[in-house]
Amino acid sequence: MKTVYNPQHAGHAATHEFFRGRLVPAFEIPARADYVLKAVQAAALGEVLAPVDHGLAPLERVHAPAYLRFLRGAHAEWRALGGEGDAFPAVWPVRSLRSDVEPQSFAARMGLYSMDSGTPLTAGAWEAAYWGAQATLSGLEIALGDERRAYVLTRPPGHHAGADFFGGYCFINNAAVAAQAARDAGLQRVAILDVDYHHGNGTQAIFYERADVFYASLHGDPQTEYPFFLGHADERGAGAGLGFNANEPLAAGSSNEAWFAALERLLGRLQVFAPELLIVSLGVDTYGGDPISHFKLDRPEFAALGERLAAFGAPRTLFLQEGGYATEAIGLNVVAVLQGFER
Ligand code: SP5
Ligand code: ZN
Repeated sequence: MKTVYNPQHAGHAATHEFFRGRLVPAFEIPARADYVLKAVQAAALGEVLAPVDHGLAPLERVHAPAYLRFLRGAHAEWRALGGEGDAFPAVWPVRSLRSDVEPQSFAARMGLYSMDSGTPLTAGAWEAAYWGAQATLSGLEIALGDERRAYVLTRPPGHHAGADFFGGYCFINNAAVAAQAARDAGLQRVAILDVDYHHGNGTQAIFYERADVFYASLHGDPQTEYPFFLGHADERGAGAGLGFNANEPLAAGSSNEAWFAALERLLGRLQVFAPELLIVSLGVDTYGGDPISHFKLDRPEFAALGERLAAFGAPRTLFLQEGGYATEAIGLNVVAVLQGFER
């Protein structure tokens, strides 16, 4: 399997993130991608390619242009105001406040365009996220060609980012960009299977009223797990999209048996949908050793996931890197999935 690697990830290097009102060492760090790249090369998984620039237009098919404009200039604005280091939001337009007027204040716009304070907006965030989307589009082209599959190695991740907000370490929703680009390339049915520990609230929201992109996710129950405010089992889609969204929330600490049973339920749904392309939001924070998550998968389970996805038999499959914070293990965990798929 070919890998498209986004070298610009390294410029997005937060040292700290907010957690319980304190700055704690950041979890979403450059070493994550470095370890995965090393593991991909050590396993001789296949060629490692650089992203090709597809421009801003495919990002604007998913994200509000005003949001992208803000994101591109945000860190420079922060610095111009005398801000040092990374920028964090601290005020949000929650219920009864207006989000239809873009304020002039930088602090206010940080809140308007974000969902949490746990996502440092670094000096390199825009470049890293922009090139991550380009790597995604490059991987999609490979998967839509004779290769029929590809892996995109990038960070920051994408699945928490909504049409007009960042959060959950995410800025550009790569899975959504890929799904929309596939539709624009002529595919009729695209499925996104999100196996990250966290519910992909951004991806779900972007396609919630659409029947052409099926979003399916198994994740830690939002009653106790981030992102808390989306990802319940009763979210089945709306309007034309009713029936094209499926969530399998699992209690923190759930067994591997429960996890694979939920995976089977989702794959059953997707089999009926018969996607022409399967996009896998591949977070490996389901690993037992993950420092911020509470499932128990290990190397054999990751290999079994890859094998099961191969058996699913989608005509084309695109793996996109999402979470996974046991830094030294994530390379081996990701490669286990990909090698399982190739077996
Ligand atoms: C893409 C992805 O996996 N995003 C996850 C975002 C999780 N944000 C909340 C993180 C809270 C970290 N708390 C760590 C406490 C460890 N003692
Ligand atoms: Zn996650």
